[in-house]
Amino acid sequence: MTNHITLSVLALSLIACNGGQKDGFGSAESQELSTTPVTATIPVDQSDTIYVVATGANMSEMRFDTKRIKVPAGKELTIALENQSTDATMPHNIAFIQEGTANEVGQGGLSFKENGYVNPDDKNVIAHSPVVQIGETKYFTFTTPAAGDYAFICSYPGHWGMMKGKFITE
Ligand SMILES: [Cu+2]
Repeated sequence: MTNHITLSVLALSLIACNGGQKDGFGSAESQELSTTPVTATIPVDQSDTIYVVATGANMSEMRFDTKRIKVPAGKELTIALENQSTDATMPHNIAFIQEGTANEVGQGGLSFKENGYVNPDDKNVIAHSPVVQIGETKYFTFTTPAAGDYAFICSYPGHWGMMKGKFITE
């Protein structure tokens, strides 16, 4: 995720430099730079946003690039989930849950496709993203829970055993 921000900033500074050069050439190049996927999907001005990338083309490769998310407790936080998987059978989500409840939450969400594979009444779920299709990035915002150790998973059917991490608030 750091790479994305770095690339975006780089692209913006290139645009700024070109602005001081010949008008026609500079603006054409700016347009080309600003429409690259990297800069289009990742805004650089959301300082309270944590970017999580889901990768892997199949069930044995799928994973989150982030294994541990540590944030202040009781704070509004935006999560951006980018799905870089290339296989159409690899939609993903991210659900923040009570520690040790991954199986329970995952199994419980199987019949709730319309709610992104999360049971809306599941008390073990703190917050969750919508399902993100391949090539998409989706954002969601929630208030982080009281200081403690939690977990995050992808609750898409069959994914939570591989796609998981620690969520810590302090
Ligand atoms: Cu997944």
